[in-house]
Amino acid sequence: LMLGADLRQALMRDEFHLVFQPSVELRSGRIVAVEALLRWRHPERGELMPDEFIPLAESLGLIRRIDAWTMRAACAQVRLWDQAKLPPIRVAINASAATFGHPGFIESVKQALQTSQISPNRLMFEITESAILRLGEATEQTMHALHALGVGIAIDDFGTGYSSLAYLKLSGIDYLKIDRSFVTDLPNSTNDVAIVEAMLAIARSLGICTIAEGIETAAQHDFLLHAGCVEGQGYYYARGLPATEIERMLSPNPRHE
Ligand code: G
Ligand code: G
Ligand code: MN
Ligand code: NA
Repeated sequence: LMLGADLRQALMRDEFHLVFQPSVELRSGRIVAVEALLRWRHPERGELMPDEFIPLAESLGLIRRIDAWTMRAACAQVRLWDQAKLPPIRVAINASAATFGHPGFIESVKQALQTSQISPNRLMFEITESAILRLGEATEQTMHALHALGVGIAIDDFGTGYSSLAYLKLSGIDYLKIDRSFVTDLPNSTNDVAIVEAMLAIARSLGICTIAEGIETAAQHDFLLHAGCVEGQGYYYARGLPATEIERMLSPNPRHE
């Protein structure tokens, strides 16, 4: 309850910031995208992770405003990287069901793109299977509108929700993010090998790009590369990093070399 009161003030007090976790193209090793991850610098409790306040924000009806802040901040950061002449990467934003399903969502995306002057194909949204299920019919309309704008859409944590293959037929799905629970025991678990290979095959035949989450070891990386997964995220490459650190990693002549 106390935390809820603080959360109401957090936007006004400018207590949020973003870290960015790289997504690496497995074949080239290049960073091709980053996922924007929200952090709350609480005045007394210190740095709080999303699982400590996103569910609260959702239940207090604050998540739309917070997600709008994330979107604006992420787009502004992409603009700064462009102005610094860094290689163009995508930025992925996590959107809660309440955000994605709100009638004003598409308009707020257009506005963020216009304000930041970034191209729509630099932006993508991550939505979970449970959010898609919860939204029902509204999902298809929103996906259609995002797709028409040229903004990317990923199904996040794929395989952990209701995992209806029907979701993959929804128009406008560009990326499938394979949940880290399927990656952790690669390449030893024969079950996970079978499941991941099947996910990669179906995504490939539907023309959907694949991103594996939670890659922590070279063995996981090698398996996914050879199995044809397109991109990977995880501590093996990098955790969520401040914008300045991403900038350094993208620079043609990293200062530490
Ligand atoms: O940062 P962390 O690694 O703990 O992220 C955990 C989860 O928190 C992410 O998978 C995502 O679902 C959620 N999350 C992170 N940032 C945001 C945000 O800006 N908005 C929403 N709605 N969820 C977020
Ligand atoms: O969107 P999503 O809920 O998947 O957010 C990603 C979450 O996964 C973040 O909380 C991030 O800190 C975490 N994460 C990212 N890479 C790794 C990893 O390699 N291993 C583990 N255990 N967690 C990770
Ligand atoms: Mn995500
Ligand atoms: Na995820």
